[in-house]
Amino acid sequence: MELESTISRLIVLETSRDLLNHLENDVVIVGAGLSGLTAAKYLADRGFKVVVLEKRLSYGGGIGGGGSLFHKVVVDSRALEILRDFGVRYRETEINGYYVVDAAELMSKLAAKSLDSGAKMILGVEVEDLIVRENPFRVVGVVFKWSAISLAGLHVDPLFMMAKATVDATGHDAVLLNILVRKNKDVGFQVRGERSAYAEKAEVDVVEYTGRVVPGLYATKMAVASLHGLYRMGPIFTGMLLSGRRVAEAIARDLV
Ligand code: 48F
Repeated sequence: MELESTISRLIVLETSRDLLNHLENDVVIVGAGLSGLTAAKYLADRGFKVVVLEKRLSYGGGIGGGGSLFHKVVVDSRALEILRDFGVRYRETEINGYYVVDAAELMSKLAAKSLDSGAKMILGVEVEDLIVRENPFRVVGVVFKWSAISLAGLHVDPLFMMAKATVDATGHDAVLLNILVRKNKDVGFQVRGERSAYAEKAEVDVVEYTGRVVPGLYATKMAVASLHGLYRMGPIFTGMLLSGRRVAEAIARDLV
């Protein structure tokens, strides 16, 4: 076989193997941002079969932008345990109880540690719908296609991926929650959209509200804020990390 066809054969074969392996999962996390990656590691650590689907060709979501493109991320002491779990270095600041982390280190180590723990991450894949069942109503997976298809504006039928738990970690857009309420009106609630800034309260609320939305579907961080109309927190990252860990704990409780 020629080198060119050998390369193509290996790409197609190994990708197919991966996709076939992940047609059935314990957990599908949609969005490789801060909270999605945090959740992925804590779930994979517990032995769950986890796949993270990300529509861009890179992971990290909003982390790289830090606060208004300044490359330091601020956390308070409640985040330190999670930072240590991921091997992320932090520096104490002159304000008691507040620490800073480099955005590039945070995003790369969140991704690396979730992969090391056994989570699979697939980039360039966009989730465009949920798979549901009734009596009782529940979410049992996602409908996805290559992001390049949507970018090209092509109408191409998607593929399906099943999951015992699906996580909306798509950030401000709360993509899965919006799909849920738009296409399944009988769920009986709306996505309210985020309120104006009130960081102190938002940091607490976003963790408090993190968890199951309907059976089989969970939400983290900004998706939670959109769903419940929580206040905007701005560029402090403690709540986001805690939200990612909390959704993992909620799923772990439900799946055992
Ligand atoms: O936006 P993102 O980082 O969400 P998050 O984990 O954290 C929010 C903060 O980053 C944000 C901030 C910090 O300065 O501004 O508050 O709640 O990550 C969301 C990820 O989901 C991907 C998107 O590309 C991003 O990487 N995503 C969105 N829609 C889809 C998707 C989709 N339909 N399919 C797959 N991935």
